Amino acid sequence: MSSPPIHWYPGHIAKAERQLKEQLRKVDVVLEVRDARVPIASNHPQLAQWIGEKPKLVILNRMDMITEDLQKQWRAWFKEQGQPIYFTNAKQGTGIKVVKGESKKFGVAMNKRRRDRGMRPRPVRAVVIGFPNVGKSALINRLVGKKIVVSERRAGVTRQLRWVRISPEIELLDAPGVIPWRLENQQDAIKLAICEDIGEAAYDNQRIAAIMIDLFSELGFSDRLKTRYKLDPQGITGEAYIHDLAATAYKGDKERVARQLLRDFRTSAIGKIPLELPELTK
Ligand SMILES: Nc1nc2c(ncn2[C@@H]2O[C@H](COP(=O)(O)OP(=O)(O)OP(=O)(O)O)[C@@H](O)[C@H]2O)c(=O)[nH]1
Ligand SMILES: [Mg+2]
Repeated sequence: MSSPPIHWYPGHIAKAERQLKEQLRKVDVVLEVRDARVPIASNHPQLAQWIGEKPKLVILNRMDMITEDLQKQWRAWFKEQGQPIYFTNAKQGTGIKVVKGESKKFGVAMNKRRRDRGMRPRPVRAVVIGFPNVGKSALINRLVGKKIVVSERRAGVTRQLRWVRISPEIELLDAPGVIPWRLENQQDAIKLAICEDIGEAAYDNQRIAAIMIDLFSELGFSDRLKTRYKLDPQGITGEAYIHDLAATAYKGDKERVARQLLRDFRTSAIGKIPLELPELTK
């Protein structure tokens, strides 16, 4: 298969990134949102550099899309790395209270420093950053307790930076999803595409779906495919699987099969399937 790299950089993102870097100076704490199905691939490679010394909370959202057992494994893995993490389900509201509480703590510390210097207290300013579609706006709505910013299934919904006050104590900045200018790590880019954390314009459904099937086999989830589609992927490539499934049940329409497979993964219709496992992560 020839390999054109996944390339996606819509116009609004360059501008947003510039504005985000400007706003970052005013921010006290960063809420870095990742996708629990791909906690490593959804770690934006430039973020650490932008954030510098600022305190941050690493949030693994979409916790409902992986099993509790895997959540435990990731907790242990990140703990070993010295990085605390917070699991959330921004759609249902799970894990939000803890994130809110932790953010407030930064505010208390910040205002103590201000008071010591004779300055008036102010709300803590937090920014929510991450790849597109990981659930940043949904998280903000949950933190605020109402639908204040738009949150939708497509990647690239939030296009402008927007400050919202969630209480007298906290102000939040909703930012568009950011992606690196060049997706250097194509392995990661493909995983993000499968999870729909980068826009559809960036990739070919059939190719991405074929790689997803290969990944399922590698990670030990091929039985899920067999159960759902009554076709065993073992011993064949993802490409062949799509071909065979199309031939048997979709009148040869490989594009329809690819879309169906991706949709079933993205809606968890084939079950909770992660694309990364801590034991396979360096
Ligand atoms: N299952 C599940 N879905 C979620 C969760 N968080 C958000 N979503 C859904 O994911 C989709 C994207 O959410 P958004 O809040 O728009 O994501 P975003 O990061 O703001 O996206 P951009 O603004 O496009 O960068 C929406 O359909 C949400 O309902 C979650 O924890 N679990
Ligand atoms: Mg958004």
